[in-house]
Amino acid sequence: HPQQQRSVGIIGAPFSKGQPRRGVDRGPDAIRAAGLLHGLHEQGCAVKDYGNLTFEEPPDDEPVGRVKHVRAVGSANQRLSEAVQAVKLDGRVSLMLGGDHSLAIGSIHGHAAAVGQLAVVWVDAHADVNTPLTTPTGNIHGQSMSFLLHELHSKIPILPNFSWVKPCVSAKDLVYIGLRDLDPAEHYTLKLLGVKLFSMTEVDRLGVARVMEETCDYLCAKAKKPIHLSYDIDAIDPAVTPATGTPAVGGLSYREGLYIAEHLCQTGLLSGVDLVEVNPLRGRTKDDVRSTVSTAVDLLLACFGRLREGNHPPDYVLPEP
Ligand code: 5AB
Ligand code: MN
Ligand code: MN
Ligand code: MN
Repeated sequence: HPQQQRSVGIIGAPFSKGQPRRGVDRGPDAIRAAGLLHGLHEQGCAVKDYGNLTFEEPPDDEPVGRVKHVRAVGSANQRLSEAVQAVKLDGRVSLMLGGDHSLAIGSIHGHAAAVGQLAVVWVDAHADVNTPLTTPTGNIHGQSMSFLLHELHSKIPILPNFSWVKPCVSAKDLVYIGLRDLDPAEHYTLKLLGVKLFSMTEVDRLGVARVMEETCDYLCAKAKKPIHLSYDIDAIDPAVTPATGTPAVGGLSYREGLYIAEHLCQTGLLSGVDLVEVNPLRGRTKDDVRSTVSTAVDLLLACFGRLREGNHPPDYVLPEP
């Protein structure tokens, strides 16, 4: 529904403990400062900013096995899940500004808790589907999907502050776009579960327009489920978006990145969006940061109706002489 779709609820999630680099917690304010709210207003969206969440720092948050900051990530995501549920109960599309990609756990969990079965489009250089037992780094931002997939439930150990997380996504309702840097266990898992993916190879082979057509045909085959878009800024080529913690060469162009957002908006099914991994303390120059943040804003404006052909308010009339 176009009106409900243009009603946006913004949640800032300044959280960085799903990975080791400081600065990604400054993403939400940097994206706001670059004019996100102004842009959304201008294109006719009804925007409510729910502000930034605050997170507790659990004491003695020692690694569990290889996994770092388990308790902090668990409790931050529980808070985020509740915040997303509140936005959905208000009848808005939830827009979560990260923060690192571990936040997808709470964002998708809360979204599914509020609206039921989801289709998930994960746009990323990485698959973020390591389990706590396969992670090569211990960073939970590389594990988010493993906690959410029904099919991996039996592979997930019990972790402190994670008991509230219930898997809520089926492998058949997930599509990856932009992949180019997977660990062997992640690649094995995606093949084992038969997850639909469009790596950069498929983007090269098919072009982004066909990738998006096939993505939507695949996800809408049976029923039109609400779509959750989890957009990791590192999906875009680091020539355009260098200010991020885990850049990977050979990424989506600015135009391909925008096309994905535009196409998902046109489905009318976008119901929740994450924009994560913008780190204003990375990148070598101020222009590196500016380019990264303004690309993030442009992707989000496209998610909420902005067209490159131009735009006008629905009630526009030409002035009479
Ligand atoms: B991101 C790596 N696969 O598990 C891991 O940026 C990188 O949210 C994860 O996509 C990158 O640590 C996580 C090596
Ligand atoms: Mn990611
Ligand atoms: Mn990534
Ligand atoms: Mn990253």
